[in-house]
Amino acid sequence: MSWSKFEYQLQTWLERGLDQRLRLAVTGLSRAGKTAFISALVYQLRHLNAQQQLPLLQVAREGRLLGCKRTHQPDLSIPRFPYDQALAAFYSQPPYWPQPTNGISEICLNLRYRPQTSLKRYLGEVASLQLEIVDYPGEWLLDLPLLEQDFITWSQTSIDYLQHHPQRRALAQTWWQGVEALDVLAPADEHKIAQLAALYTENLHQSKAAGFAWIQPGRFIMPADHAGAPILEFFPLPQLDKYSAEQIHQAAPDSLFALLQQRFEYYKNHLVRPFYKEHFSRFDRQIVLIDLLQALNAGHEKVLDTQMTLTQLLQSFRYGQRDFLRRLFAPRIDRLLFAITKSDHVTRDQDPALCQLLQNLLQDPLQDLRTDAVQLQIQPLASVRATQELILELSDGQKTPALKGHNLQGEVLTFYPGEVPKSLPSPDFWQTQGFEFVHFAPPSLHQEQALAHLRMDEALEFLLGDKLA
Ligand SMILES: Nc1nc2c(ncn2[C@@H]2O[C@H](COP(=O)(O)OP(=O)(O)O)[C@@H](O)[C@H]2O)c(=O)[nH]1
Ligand SMILES: [Mg+2]
Repeated sequence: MSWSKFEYQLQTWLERGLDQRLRLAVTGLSRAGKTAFISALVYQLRHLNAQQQLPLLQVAREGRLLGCKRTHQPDLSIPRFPYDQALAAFYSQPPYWPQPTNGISEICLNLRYRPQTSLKRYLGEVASLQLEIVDYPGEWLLDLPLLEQDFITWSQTSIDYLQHHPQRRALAQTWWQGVEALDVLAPADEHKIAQLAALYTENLHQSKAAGFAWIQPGRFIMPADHAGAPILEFFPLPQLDKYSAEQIHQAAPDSLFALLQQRFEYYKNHLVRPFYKEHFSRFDRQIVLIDLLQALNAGHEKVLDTQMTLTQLLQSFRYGQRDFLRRLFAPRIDRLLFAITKSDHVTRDQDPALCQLLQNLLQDPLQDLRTDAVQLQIQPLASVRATQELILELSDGQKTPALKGHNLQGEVLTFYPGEVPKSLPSPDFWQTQGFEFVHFAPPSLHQEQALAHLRMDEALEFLLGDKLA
């Protein structure tokens, strides 16, 4: 190669270094705050100049962030993240929280900035970062263990879970009775299966509404565009242990057992595995949103359930040690942020307790993750701050921090929301006292007023800061 050609190639290669891409994945169990977070992230980056709202994001603080444009997403098959709808919701009168979604979506931004590192500066005055933000349900990660299970094992595990959770078992009663009455070796009745699958799905929705986090199969409540398809029509069999291994082994292809087994395998091969291969494997950075306050409101059993569920969810990030995961895809996530969302539900003095509670609940899985190559951060944040903090003077002259905001009925509340425990309280704490963290309506804003947040800039600095240096 001639010298000038070499120089030319080097130049293009280096320029490409100036135009970087980053795929940022945002997940969390449903209602954890993904939609609010992504809307706020896009909003804050796009409305940078007018309000100095991101002091902890270095590139913004130093005035080096020159612009943020929305761009076309490269992946045309992924639905677009409903940013405009979310903003319209926040700026309507009265404001409301954006509609829940049930699948994956994406939004892309192009960030132009003045580089600071000498190499990038040598190459040009202005560099850009193509930021692709992907929103996907945390429930989908709960399906990871299915890939290592066959239908019989999964059935037993699911039934075991129900038997150890009386409230869940009670919610599943109608479905359970319907299934138990069936002969698993007899020819399957499609119509009956559809009916029982609908009951099973309904029971998962009710469990979620009752505050349980453990939902499996995850797509049953977060189906994206598969709602109503036979791929989501299967369920575990509580009566399997009544049959010998041989009987099961010889089940006819048209039997209930064989049909459910076939759908279970189809679900794994057509939904679970492709998600890891086509999406998860392409994420560079990940933020996991966690709503701890909701779990505390729901009670001791629900906190334990959330703990178990999050532990399970974190397994997907343990590819440092799990060959099985590395065989499934080539992982590349190098930074993982755990954000405790909706921190505007409590006063700022409670931030350390929020972090400690999460650290205590997830001690083991976090310890495991720390030994992997991935960099971790844990922090509270509020994507859209719905409360103001003030100091109340009590009748005895003492001062206490308090919150002021509107509840979902639109009434103004001013009160002290209480303390966050640093570790899991004992069950009787809920019998005597419990928690009641209130839901707030979004703040009422004029068109020119900015959306406020808490510690979003800290999150952005961890997730993007090094790419904007
Ligand atoms: N006060 C407050 N509430 C929030 C915040 N983020 C989310 N929420 C509440 O949590 C609900 C679920 O949030 P959403 O973003 O839709 O969760 P997703 O299901 O994970 O996308 C919203 O409807 C709000 O009630 C926040 O930053 N502050
Ligand atoms: Mg959402």
